[in-house]
Amino acid sequence: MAFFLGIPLRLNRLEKIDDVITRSASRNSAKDRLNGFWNLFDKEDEVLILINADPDAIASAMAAKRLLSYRVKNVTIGYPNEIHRLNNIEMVKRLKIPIERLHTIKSKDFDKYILLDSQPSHLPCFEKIDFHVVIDHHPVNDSWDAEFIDIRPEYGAVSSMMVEYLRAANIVPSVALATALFYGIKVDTQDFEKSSLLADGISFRYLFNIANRNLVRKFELTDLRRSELKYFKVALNEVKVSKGRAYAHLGRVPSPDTLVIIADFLNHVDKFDWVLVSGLFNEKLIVIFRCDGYRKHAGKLAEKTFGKYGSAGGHKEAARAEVPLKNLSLRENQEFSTASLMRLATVHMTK
Ligand SMILES: [Mn+2]
Repeated sequence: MAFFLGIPLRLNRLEKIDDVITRSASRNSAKDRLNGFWNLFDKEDEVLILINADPDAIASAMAAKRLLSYRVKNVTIGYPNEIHRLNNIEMVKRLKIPIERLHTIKSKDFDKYILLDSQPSHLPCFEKIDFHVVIDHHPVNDSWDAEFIDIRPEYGAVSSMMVEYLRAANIVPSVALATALFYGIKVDTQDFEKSSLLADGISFRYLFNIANRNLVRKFELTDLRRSELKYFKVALNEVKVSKGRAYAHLGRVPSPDTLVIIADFLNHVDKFDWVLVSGLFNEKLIVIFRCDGYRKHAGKLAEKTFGKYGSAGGHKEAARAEVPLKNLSLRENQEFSTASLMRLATVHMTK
């Protein structure tokens, strides 16, 4: 039986501290946590690390694999989801990260299971597995158990936590690992615009000198498919401007993300106080709203304009509406155009 600071690890898994449910591991020092983690593994172990692949999870898996090198026989990183985001595909490709789709792996073939940046209750395919280690920063859900749990919901990224493990182990990350962790923290904290801890900042600063920031910039920039370029042409032809408001209807689009990219692009233009970009996807009209969010509320406008037809809402500066075409009048439905978008929105924009 593994012991953790003299306490048998199977005891009292999840405890509540100040309304944040956390795990006792999070109260211990980085060195104690590292030893608690290491104690679970031995030389003959075939280890499977599971992640829901996003930059923070991928980087954390690389770090865990590094922590276990020379300590176990073999480490495989598996993920169930298809990676759609081009930024993430670019990260995996450029850093040559060895990750495998879960359905190509026989998960029975392993001795030890690690779950990172997620919890067993998050996905049915995770729920089926008895994890030895769970390290995460999402709010804890206590319907599961593991031998070693380190959940710190107040952290901006699991990558920040993994840097602490690496530093406690005196392992200086390679450029590839540091770059992945740096990007993981950047994405999950949204460049530190989301709530995070000083600890995230310390890990980030530590990685700053090792990571290749030109690569990180390339990951961040890569969000366009070549096939999407033509929608810029459509948008530039369609865009109509009235009283500082830019409107463009793009017709059928391959994904709502295309509309987001075009709306964000038009939002770069000076004197456009509002940007509304719409398109058709899966028999729905999707409208993306952008504004500066200063004395304007995109979410409220989306709701006032489209709330009666379908789901609509969002933040001050960014919002979206998704309306089944059948809920719009037939006339609108058949020939929805930039002019229809203008007409619908103008009713609710008085100033
Ligand atoms: Mn995360």
